[in-house]
Amino acid sequence: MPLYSFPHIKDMNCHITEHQNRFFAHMDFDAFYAQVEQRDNPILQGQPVSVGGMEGGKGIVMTASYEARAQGVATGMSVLEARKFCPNLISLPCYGPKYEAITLNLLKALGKFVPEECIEQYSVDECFVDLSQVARNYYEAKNLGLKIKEKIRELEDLTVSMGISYNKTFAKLATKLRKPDGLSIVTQENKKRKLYSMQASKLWGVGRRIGFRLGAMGIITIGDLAESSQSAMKKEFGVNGIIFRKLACGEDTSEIVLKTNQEKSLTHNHTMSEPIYKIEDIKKEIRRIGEYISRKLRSKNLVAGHMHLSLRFENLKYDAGNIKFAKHTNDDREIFNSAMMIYQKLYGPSAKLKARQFGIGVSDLHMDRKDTNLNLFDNNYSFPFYALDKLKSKYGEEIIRVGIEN
Ligand code: TTP
Ligand code: CA
Repeated sequence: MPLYSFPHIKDMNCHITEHQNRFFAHMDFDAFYAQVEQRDNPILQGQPVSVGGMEGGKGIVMTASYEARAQGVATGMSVLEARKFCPNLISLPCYGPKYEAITLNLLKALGKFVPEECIEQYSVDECFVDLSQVARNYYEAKNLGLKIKEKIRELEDLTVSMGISYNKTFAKLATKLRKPDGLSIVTQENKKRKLYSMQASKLWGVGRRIGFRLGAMGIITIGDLAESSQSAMKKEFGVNGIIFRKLACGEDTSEIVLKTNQEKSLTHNHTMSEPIYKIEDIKKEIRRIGEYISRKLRSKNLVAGHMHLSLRFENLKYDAGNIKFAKHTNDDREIFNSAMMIYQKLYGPSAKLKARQFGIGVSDLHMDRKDTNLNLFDNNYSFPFYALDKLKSKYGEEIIRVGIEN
């Protein structure tokens, strides 16, 4: 997950060491993509399900239902590998725009509880909320948290886990204490009892790799990190070492980070489990990514002026090109054809050096005036893409497709 708002030293308030009388909630959907698919198809409820599958039983597990996790399925495994642990695994394709719409709905619902500037979307299924303006103590913060959870269940029929604490880092850690559908509270008084035995790698911004380096220094738990030597941490990790240690102590004085109103760019990369080189496979892949980007633009009512296409080879070498559209667009056909024009100029893959990943990014984004879908055929013919998106949201990606073949 990208760290959109990991506290930087410049975000820390140097005049205070820790927040006082502040209440931050962090919430995170449980097994997000899998939970949504189980909700939308009752046959899948109680079944081991994973999301991220592709035709032919391939793909990577992006997430798995708790039933699948209980049988050893984990994010990042190939579906083939996951089936070794869980032969009855139901592998489903990922359907990004549907999940994004749910997150947007959640953010809208939160606006009924707190002012907009108190809400921070952190990742695809996580957000922070500053409750300090509407809660005076943990009792009130907890009641609000319960109401928010109830609202999400009512609106979306989904569960989130929630953590409440006096700073964002501990709120995020508290969420992990009880999943699924949990609500945990970490205060200045109980922080040692509740958090100090957790693995240091669970701390915001640490992760597995830094966790190993900490382990080599004898720092295994959050408590070890809080009690570590500041100079040793600085020596090993530079300024980040000081931040990790401060965060583990609860000295996170960062605030809610607001998203800028205007998105500057959108990107989608896809890594294939099987590398490809044949032109028909490449066209299929570029088309799929292009359609995803076009839909993402339309879901945000945006059109793009620039596009780039990137290609990564098996040996991790990289090539990329870009193009300026004649007119701002979010049209599947324009995006696909332009991507193919860029592709023709790249160093192409071959049977000896295949392509492992394609990516498309669009920038120079403006609001869409909907009536001006760019057409390729100079006859003012506009295609009802928005209506098609609605159909796809309701009946699935395969229900209808625009003929593009050039
Ligand atoms: P997570 O919040 O990391 O996981 P989760 O919601 O599936 O499960 P948990 O109950 O442990 O919170 O990620 C949210 C969604 O983001 C997840 O459902 C699928 C997607 N995702 C990826 O596409 N790739 C990844 O590497 C990860 C970690 C998640
Ligand atoms: Ca989650």
